[in-house]
Amino acid sequence: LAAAALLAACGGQVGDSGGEPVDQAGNKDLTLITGTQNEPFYISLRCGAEAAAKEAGYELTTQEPAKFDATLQTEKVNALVSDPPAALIIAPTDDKAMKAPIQQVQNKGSKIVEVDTALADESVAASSISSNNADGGKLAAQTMAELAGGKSGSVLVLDTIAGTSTTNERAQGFEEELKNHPNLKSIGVQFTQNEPAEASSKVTAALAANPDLIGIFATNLNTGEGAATGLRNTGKIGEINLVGFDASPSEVDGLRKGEFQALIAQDPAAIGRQGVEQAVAAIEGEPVERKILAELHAITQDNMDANEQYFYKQQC
Ligand code: T6T
Repeated sequence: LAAAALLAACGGQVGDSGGEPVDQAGNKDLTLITGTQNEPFYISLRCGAEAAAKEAGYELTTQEPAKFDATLQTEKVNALVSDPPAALIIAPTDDKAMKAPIQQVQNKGSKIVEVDTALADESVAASSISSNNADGGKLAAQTMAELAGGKSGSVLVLDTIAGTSTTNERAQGFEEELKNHPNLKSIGVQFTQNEPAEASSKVTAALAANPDLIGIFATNLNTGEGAATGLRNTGKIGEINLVGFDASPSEVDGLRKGEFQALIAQDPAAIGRQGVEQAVAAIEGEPVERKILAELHAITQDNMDANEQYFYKQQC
């Protein structure tokens, strides 16, 4: 076991394809690996997962990489090879790079369930639970068009990192739908490495290069919070329509203050709850749903007080 743990810590390579499956009979351990720590989206997701695990009589352990980074997440996954859980419930931070590490755990007999993000290869996980991200992007573009009210101008899309299935799909869905609104022209999708500071500087640069900029779509909470900072720094709050994704406390506060004109909120607690439910079904040999789509809600200043249940939590 010590050798396996050492190998796992070193990346689990050297011909280790997971070795022999471990007898999983009676194993009630579930592991949740989120995208990163201290983030309201994943905190809300974990709260939903914990409640469902308790209800089902399973023990849930959560592992969180310090940053949204496939190398850091791989270390967390590799560490499971020596003591595999009955199921690994994971938000893969890269749709390709996370496949091999996840398969090593699967080779030990763990069931695999994806929450939020997913691998490009759909044959690995038993079940995937996420928002309909392409639809979310489309909804954001429709909201942006409504806010523009027929006015012409260009629009910036802030994505996170190439290979993040969710935000990449949101950006694509937005760009597709924008074609139906010829008064709005996209200046293209820009990646921010999921860093608010980078999102902020992309906004400053886009404003300088595009005097006709009238809107920004931020595909997640980090790009949204960074975009709001960029608009604040340039004195453009309220002049540029900012449509964000997610509903972190900071974004909700920004919506109330008029920094954001709309937020597309996900339901992370439901994603976490259903992730555990599908994992338990897979372990117990019950029917499993390959793909479950969670609800999205467009929130504006006008309807925000009636939608508080969709605001993300900072603790359970
Ligand atoms: O938007 C969520 C999540 O859905 C996405 O996959 C990554 O970013 C968030 O965690 C928000 O920061």
